Amino acid sequence: MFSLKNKVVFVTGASSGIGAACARQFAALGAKLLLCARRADRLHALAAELKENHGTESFVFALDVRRCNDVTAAIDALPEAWKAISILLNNAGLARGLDNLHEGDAEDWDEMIDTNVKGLLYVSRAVIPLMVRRGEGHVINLGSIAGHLVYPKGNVYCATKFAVGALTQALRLDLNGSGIRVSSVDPGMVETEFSLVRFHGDEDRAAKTYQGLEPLTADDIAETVVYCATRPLHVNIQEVIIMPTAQASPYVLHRK
Ligand code: NDP
Ligand code: 8X3
Repeated sequence: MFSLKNKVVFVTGASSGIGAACARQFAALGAKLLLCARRADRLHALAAELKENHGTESFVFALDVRRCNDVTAAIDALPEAWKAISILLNNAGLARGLDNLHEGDAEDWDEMIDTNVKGLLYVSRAVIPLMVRRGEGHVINLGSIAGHLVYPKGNVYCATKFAVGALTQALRLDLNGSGIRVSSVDPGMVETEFSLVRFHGDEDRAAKTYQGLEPLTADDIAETVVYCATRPLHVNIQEVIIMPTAQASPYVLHRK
């Protein structure tokens, strides 16, 4: 098993949901946490909680992954010890809207493409050279079942997650021989703030997404991420698809 004790783990989108759950589970294993998202107040609260519960050292910074120059500057400005990143969890992401493509909103499209695809690229471009230099590292991308199967009205969100799948494969090819592992964890329905964000704050609509079935939890996904991260160094889990038992596919759901 690969020990995460004192390893630097960088979680993007750590202010909520899957990212925050992963930070908690990595902290419980003795990792040091680099945490970013736009909502810095939440990151500071999380860092204080991790310090209190596990004595974790965290380095927190506000970052919008859509801003290429900010991403590069933030990684460049990290203290040297924090540049020894062992695990990069590219988790920051979102869906906006659920509309027929021909009725969709271009602002929603831009936000999804800029965050899920371009943001992941900017962060990877800034961090992976640090790993290559050290000959050690693991990139774990948060994909989705939406990157394997398109569902009605999922159009652009699905396209971004198909792109994440392609970039995960591309990284594995380009990094072959570098000693760096590349994985993706691809969940179905997980109850987080995801649907609230997708439906622009409409709480009733968000709650209906999960009505009558037991969705995955952020902790379920964090356990899977940690499983990938802790395999021995000669083992690379390339891809994990993880679904609620009640969800056979994105659009085949058993609701009580
Ligand atoms: P949440 O909405 O709970 O969390 C999303 C996180 O991403 C937040 O921390 C948010 O932080 C961050 N984020 C969003 N935009 C940006 C940005 N521009 N810059 C930096 N951080 C950003 O959703 P989840 O935890 O569910 O989502 C995490 C990942 O999991 C996403 O990539 C999502 O696509 C994927 N996923 C989710 C599934 C689900 O059903 N929930 C299923 C499959 C995949 P802040 O707003 O503070 O910036
Ligand atoms: C989130 C899962 O099925 O809502 O990526 O697209 S789904």
